[in-house]
Amino acid sequence: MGNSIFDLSGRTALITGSSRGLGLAIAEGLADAGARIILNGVSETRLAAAAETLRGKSHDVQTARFDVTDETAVTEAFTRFDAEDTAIDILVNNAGIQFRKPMLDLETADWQRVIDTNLTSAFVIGREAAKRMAKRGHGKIINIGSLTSELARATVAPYTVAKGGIKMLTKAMAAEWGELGIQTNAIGPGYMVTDMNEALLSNPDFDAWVKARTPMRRWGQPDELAGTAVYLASNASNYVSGQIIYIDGGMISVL
Ligand code: GCO
Repeated sequence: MGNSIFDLSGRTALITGSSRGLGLAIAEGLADAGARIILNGVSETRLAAAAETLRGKSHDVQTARFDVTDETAVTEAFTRFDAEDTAIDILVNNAGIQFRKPMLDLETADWQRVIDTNLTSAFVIGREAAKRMAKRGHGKIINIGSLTSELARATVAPYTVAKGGIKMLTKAMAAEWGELGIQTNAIGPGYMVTDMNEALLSNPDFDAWVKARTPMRRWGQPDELAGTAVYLASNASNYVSGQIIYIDGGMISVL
């Protein structure tokens, strides 16, 4: 990559929820651009397997096992980073869950769990990372939104609300942290081939709907987010903040 404006050599990226799916694909893309990677998840087994996958490509990979909804665990993780002199230059707030149920039948506890995981964790981890980025005068925060940051789909209300909140949290972070040298943006994936979407992918009617509704007539692949993640993590985006970029095959742009 050399001295490209997309070169991430010498930078460390923490990607939450990165033992599989979109998070792992983003981590791999950032590693391919030269970043040192810290993978995060709650399963030691999955984290170890994911780390081995990236180390198989000679990437510099560490793991940090903590539950993003456990604020004590989050602050302890950052305390460990401080003790190890690990500067988080790039934070990707990717961790998220899905819970599909009509609101009339939805328990408040299930609503809260999705909000806590998909939105509040991004604030908490973003705050901890930004405190340290501010001391260094620079940092990149990439929040993972969704098409549901803009449009609602029936039966996924807490996810939709959380992802709508991610869009506005990204703008709020940009508003407060721009003067600290931190750029904060979001990526809005479309319908991607992931474990979280297995129930949709295996539903012929839903699969047909996605393909008909998407101008590119197909689902997205997780690695198709990597280029935008590298762009938003690199010097190429040093005057970009508060934006959300949709990687959705054109879906959100058409009726
Ligand atoms: C759903 C899906 C979506 C996608 C993605 C779309 O149930 O509709 O899980 O939420 O995962 O977020 O952008």
